[in-house]
Amino acid sequence: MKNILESLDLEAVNPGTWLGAESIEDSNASIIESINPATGEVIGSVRSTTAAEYEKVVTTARASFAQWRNIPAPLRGNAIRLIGNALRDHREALGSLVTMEMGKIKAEGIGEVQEMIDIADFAVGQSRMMYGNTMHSERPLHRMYEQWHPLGIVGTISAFNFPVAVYSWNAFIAAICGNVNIWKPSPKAPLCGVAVQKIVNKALADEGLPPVFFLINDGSNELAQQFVNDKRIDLISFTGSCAVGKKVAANVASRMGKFLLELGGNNAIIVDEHANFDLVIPAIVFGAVGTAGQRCTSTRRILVHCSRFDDLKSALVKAYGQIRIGDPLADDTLMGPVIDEAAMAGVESSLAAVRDAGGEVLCGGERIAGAGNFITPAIAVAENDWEIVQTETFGPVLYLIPFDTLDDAIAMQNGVVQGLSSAIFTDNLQNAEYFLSQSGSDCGIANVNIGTSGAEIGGAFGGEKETGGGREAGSDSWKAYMRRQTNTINWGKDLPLAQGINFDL
Ligand code: UN1
Repeated sequence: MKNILESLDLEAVNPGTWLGAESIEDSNASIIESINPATGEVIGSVRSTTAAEYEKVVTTARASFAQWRNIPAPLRGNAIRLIGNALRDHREALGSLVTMEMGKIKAEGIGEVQEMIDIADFAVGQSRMMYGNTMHSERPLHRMYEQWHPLGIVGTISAFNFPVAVYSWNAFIAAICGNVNIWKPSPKAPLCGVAVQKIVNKALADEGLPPVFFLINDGSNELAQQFVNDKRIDLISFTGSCAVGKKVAANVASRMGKFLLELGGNNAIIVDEHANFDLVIPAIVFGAVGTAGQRCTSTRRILVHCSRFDDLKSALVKAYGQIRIGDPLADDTLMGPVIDEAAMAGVESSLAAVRDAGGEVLCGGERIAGAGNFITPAIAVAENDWEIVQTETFGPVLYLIPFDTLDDAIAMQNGVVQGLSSAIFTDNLQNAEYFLSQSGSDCGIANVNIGTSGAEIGGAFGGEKETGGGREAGSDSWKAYMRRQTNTINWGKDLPLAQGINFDL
């Protein structure tokens, strides 16, 4: 542990307020402790940001924006290239810190850093491709086009479950667009915030570039509310629960700010009568048990054709019996702890609700004695319209639900308030295409013969309905971080009006 902290330049108590590569620290400010969910031990701590420090961050960020926006976009991309290289140098250590602080297994911790590197590479290319359209003007000797300008300050509020990757989707793309970024990480993963802040800003400071990335920390969420309500923050990008996201959206909208939401999911996999179980079983287990069921894309519901229900049920229970639960840093572990006591209690109360509704818990939901928040992953037979099935439990709970026709399955798949990710497993072309059609899945992500989680950064990531409608990472998500301007230029000697209006003086 000491080696990992040392190689990331972390101390026992770390400043939590950063203006680029420089930190400020009020020794009276409260401390946020980072607890290893696998051991219950304190890894280190981070000082929260005071109101006065917050003011300094926002004022400096605004001044920095005035400089950064004037650096040509391809050069801003080059700065992100340096960051991508720095992240490559810290891949192992930062991935291990993600594991220590958040509990996902090391392969997934490193995978998260890989996602940062991938989005950095993507951002470098995108920095030369922020295209606007040109249009034909209806007036002679006129030219019309649109261009994209940065917004200003992007505020990123990230969740504990992806403590580094989701930040980078926002911060790196926002930066090539010419914005500066203020990040408020989850109080459950504050060390990841400081470690990333140091890596990213050192790469820029070494090149003499202005501070682009700022960090604030808040253990109580008081400052977060101020941040969300602050008119000077042009865009709030929030990742978290639907309940909190709704409040964020309402508050930001009331000050006419922009928001980008990546909220909860209730993701289903449809297993039809033509599905290949060699793919289905590992996909379901990775989707439901990966990150101990704490991804917004985690698989929560399996809608299985009734002819295959019994076979799938026994194959899954058998597979769950083989999941190696334990130290997430150990190479052969497949599932680590959940984040805290509340997450364990959430799994237990969901299973109690299933039993109360008349469902059957096939396995799991047992706490493992000893230190750390370890609980066995659960499978339950349930019905789609039960309140508990309609609710996202952020942990390893999977509901098995039989269906008769594909239309029934799609209706159930769509019959929840969330709309993030979805999948069908089938070797039948018609069923696959129907699922992907406008009459099929209503989610932001719809896959065939691939599970619900583990999206690549190249696509736009996000979902519909109460998932919030935002899109982050690849494709044209960069547009969310910019404002569009339509420009019409008259290069003639007359002043013809649009719509043929005659207005002779
Ligand atoms: C999240 O859980 O907030 O598709 C993000 C995935 C990851 C990102 C998840 N690439 O599962």
